[in-house]
Amino acid sequence: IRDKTVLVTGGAGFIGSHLVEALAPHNEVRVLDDFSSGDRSYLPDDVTVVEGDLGDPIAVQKAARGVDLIFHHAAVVSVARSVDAPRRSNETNLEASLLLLEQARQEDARIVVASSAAVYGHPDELPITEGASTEPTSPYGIQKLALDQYTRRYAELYDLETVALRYFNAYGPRQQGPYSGVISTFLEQARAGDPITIEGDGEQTRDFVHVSDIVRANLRAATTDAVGEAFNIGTGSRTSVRELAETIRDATDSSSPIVHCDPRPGDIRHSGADVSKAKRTLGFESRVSLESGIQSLVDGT
Ligand code: UD2
Repeated sequence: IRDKTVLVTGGAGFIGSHLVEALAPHNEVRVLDDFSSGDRSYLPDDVTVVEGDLGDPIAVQKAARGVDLIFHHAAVVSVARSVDAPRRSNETNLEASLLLLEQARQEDARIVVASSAAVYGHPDELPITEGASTEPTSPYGIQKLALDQYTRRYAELYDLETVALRYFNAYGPRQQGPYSGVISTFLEQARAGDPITIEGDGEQTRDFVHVSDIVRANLRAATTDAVGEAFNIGTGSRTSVRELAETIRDATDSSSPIVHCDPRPGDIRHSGADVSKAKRTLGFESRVSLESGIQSLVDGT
């Protein structure tokens, strides 16, 4: 997309900042971020930054004024924190997000929302289709599901152009911190020569999708005719945590031992996207294999 005025909420965060990087050369980009976990150094110089809370109507109004398009990536992403403090994460993930949907309505701007595989909970079949049952197991998942449903209904109720993207396990550069996901944890451990900690038997599987593919899916969502819809964004293939540990140890030439600790309570056993709807409707297919994604993380390219 070109020559648009675009708002990226959470634009200084892990996924948001990669999207900003892709948009900035050809569009006027604004970022709304409170920098609670995002980082200013991720942002190109020529973007307009509104530092503020997604729950602050003044900040949201200012950031969204006159935009053609909004990508919504601001969220409290830690599932554990949503369990500890469900109202606090609900404020951002749902209430403030609803404020943003209202603002999109005001501006008649298309809005692409970051939803999550968390909406499905324990899947009853694999791969998971968009029509699968949604029984989230955490406040985070409940909030993302409600947002996902609001997003789709806004298309119908108010004729707004909305798209919900249900990310599976995202990974890539800039993913860091205590809640950042198994790939960045394993990489850190392998590099430090510390034990690589598999929670449980390691036979649980996930669909790991590289952030550059997530960016491409967002760009597709920005122009699709299929508004009011949710799409799984993954690769369509599953990798076990044990395989992942070995791949990362090999790629880093690490001598870290691989150890097993207690399984995570309530852990989802298997998760993997049916990606046929995204392929058929958005023309989106992932390009980065897990091996090459990990290799480029290791090489820093
Ligand atoms: C992902 C999302 C989360 C939510 C959820 C929905 C990430 C970072 N999180 O959580 O936001 O959407 O899916 O189901 O994408 N593990 C280890 N050792 C470690 C860390 C993790 O074995 O040191 C295991 C963990 O027990 C789990 C798997 O790796 O079985 C993936 O864990 P995760 O936290 O990266 O992601 P997940 O799928 O729980």
